[in-house]
Order: sequence, then structure tokens, then C-alpha cells
Amino acid sequence: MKLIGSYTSPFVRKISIILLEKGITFEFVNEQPYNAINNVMQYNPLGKVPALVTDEGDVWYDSPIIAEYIDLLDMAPAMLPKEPKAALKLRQIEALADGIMDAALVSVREIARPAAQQSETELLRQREKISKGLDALENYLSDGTLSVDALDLATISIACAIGYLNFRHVSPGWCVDRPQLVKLVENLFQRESFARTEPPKA
Ligand SMILES: N[C@@H](CCC(=O)N[C@@H](CS)C(=O)NCC(=O)O)C(=O)O
Repeated sequence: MKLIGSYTSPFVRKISIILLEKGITFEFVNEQPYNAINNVMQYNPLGKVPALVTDEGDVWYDSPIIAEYIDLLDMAPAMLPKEPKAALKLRQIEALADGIMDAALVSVREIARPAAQQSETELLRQREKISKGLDALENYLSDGTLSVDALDLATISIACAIGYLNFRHVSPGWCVDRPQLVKLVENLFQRESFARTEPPKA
């Protein structure tokens, strides 16, 4: 199996962690989707990472689809519960965490533009999405929808989103008044799968 991705992408990190937790061997193919020359479109017409190439030659892209494909291989630990509605709830929380990654990514790219071209309005819009998204995740942990001790698709996605906020210094105050999220990431960041996929310091 080959995982096409970059070491800094939180979406790629999510998939690497799922593969590592399940003990599935894979080759990492390092591709930089934002470089002028890259090979990502060979795998995903949208030019985004991650993409996964199976040993049979099938290509899967978009991290929720890849995560679902990997879970279909039936290797422990399962990333989703068997009960369809419970599974759908976790996938919705995955979508929320992915949305925080998307907003953080837009912010990082906006800040990378020349100062005169940056839009403060756009940065504020993205910051509000991140903040409201984090509040919703904190609520899921407080009301028992999620547990700070769980390892599943939702909690892995959340920890990857927060890992990316830390890495890019976006919303550095995310931990203020969100004690459950702090506990969750303290638990998950200790795992070998998270340590092995930490983004490079640059
Ligand atoms: N929904 C996609 C998002 C993936 C994504 O945005 N990846 C970024 C890297 S973090 C990318 O490849 N961007 C290249 C581009 O937008 O051209 C997923 O979950 O896989």
C-alpha cells in the first residue's frame, strides 16, 4: 500500500495514524501539492493529498473515504462502531475536525500572501469557524458523545486538527476554557503513532 502525502498535512497525518494504529505496512510517497511541479494529480484529479494506492492498484482519495476504506479491511482496532447511526455521528465529528483543518489551511495560505493582498475579513471569518468548531468539539466531550480516552476516527481527526493549529500557530489560545480538548490531546499525543507523525519543525 502506498500513501501519497506531505509530512505537514493534517489530513495525511490522520491517515498515517490510522494505518500505524492498525499495524498496516505502507510506503510513504512524499509529494508537495503546493509545489509548481508535483505528481499528485496522477492520483487525485483535485491535486490534493492524501491519496492511497492499494496493492491491487485501486486509488482512493479524500481522507474520510480513505479512512473508511482502511476500516473495511477489518483490522483492529476498529475506527468506527458497528451501529450505523453511531458511526455516522463519529463521521460527522470527523467532518467538523476536517473543517477546522480546512479553515486553518486557508488562514495559513492567506497569511503567506504579501501583506497588501491579505484580507483581514477573510482571516476573521476563518478564525470564527475554528473557534466555533472547537467549542462544538468541547461540548461533544463534555456531554459524553465522545470520550477523552477513546481512540477512533473522531478523536484522531480532532487531535490532528489541533496538532496542525499548534504546528502553524493558528488560534494559539485554543486550549483556553476547553479543558476536555486539552485532556484528549494530552492522551493521544503520547501515542507512538502521533509521535512518529509529528510534522517537521521546518
Ligand atoms: N478534503 C480533503 C482535503 C485535503 C487537503 O486539503 N489537502 C491539502 C494539503 S493539507 C492539499 O493537498 N492541498 C492542495 C490544493 O488544495 O491544491 C481530504 O480530507 O483529504
